[in-house]
Amino acid sequence: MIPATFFTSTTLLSDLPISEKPHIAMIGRSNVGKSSLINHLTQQKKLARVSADPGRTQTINLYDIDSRFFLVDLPGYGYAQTSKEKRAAFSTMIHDYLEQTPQLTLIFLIIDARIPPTSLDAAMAQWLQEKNLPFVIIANKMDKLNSEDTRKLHRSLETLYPGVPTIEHSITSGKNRKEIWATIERAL
Ligand SMILES: Nc1nc2c(ncn2[C@@H]2O[C@H](COP(=O)(O)OP(=O)(O)O)[C@@H](O)[C@H]2O)c(=O)[nH]1
Ligand SMILES: [Mg+2]
Repeated sequence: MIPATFFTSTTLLSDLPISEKPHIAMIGRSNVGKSSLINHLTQQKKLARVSADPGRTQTINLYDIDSRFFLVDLPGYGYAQTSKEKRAAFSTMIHDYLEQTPQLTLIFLIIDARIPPTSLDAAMAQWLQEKNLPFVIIANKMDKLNSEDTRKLHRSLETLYPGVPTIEHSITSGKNRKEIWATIERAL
C-alpha cells in the first residue's frame, strides 16, 4: 500500500506548503467523485471525505503521497444550492490555485460519465486549454454505463474535447486505477 496521509486543508493560497513537491489536482463538479478517486488511488477508504451531500469540500485539501507529491482535492464547482457569493469565491479560489501553483503538474478533470458534459465542465476544459495547463479527463462512475452509453459518451467526448486524453474510471469495478497511477507517474 502507498503511504498516504492528510497534509493540510486551507482556503488561502498563501497557506499552501512552500515545498517544491509536485501537485496532482482533482477538479470537477460537486459529487462527481473527486474525493472517492483519492481514496481509490490510495486504497484508504477514509482518507478524503466522501459525501452523499453535495458541496461539502469547500477547502483545498492536500494529501501527502509517500513524501513524493501531493494529491489535491479542490472544491467542486457549480453546486446549485451554494449561495451565489460563495460559488463566485470558490471559483476564484479554484482558478487562482490552478493559475498560481508552479508545482501543479497534472490536473484530473473529473466528469460524471452518465451525464452529458455540462457547460461548466466545457468552460473549465476550455479555460485549462487557454492557460496551457496539463489535464486529463476522467470519465467517472463507468459502472453505471452499458456499452451503448459508453459508445455515446466517447462520441460526445470526441466532439466536445477533441484531442484531450480521457480515462474511464469506476471505484466500484476498480476500472483503470492502475492506468491513472501510470498517468501520474509519467507526469511526475
Ligand atoms: N457508482 C459509483 N459511485 C461513485 C463513484 N465514485 C464516486 N461515487 C459516489 O459519488 C458520491 C460522491 O462522491 P465524492 O467522492 O464525495 O464526490 P466529490 O464531491 O466530487 O468529492 C458518493 O456517494 C460516492 O460513493 C463510482 O465510480 N461509481
Ligand atoms: Mg469531495
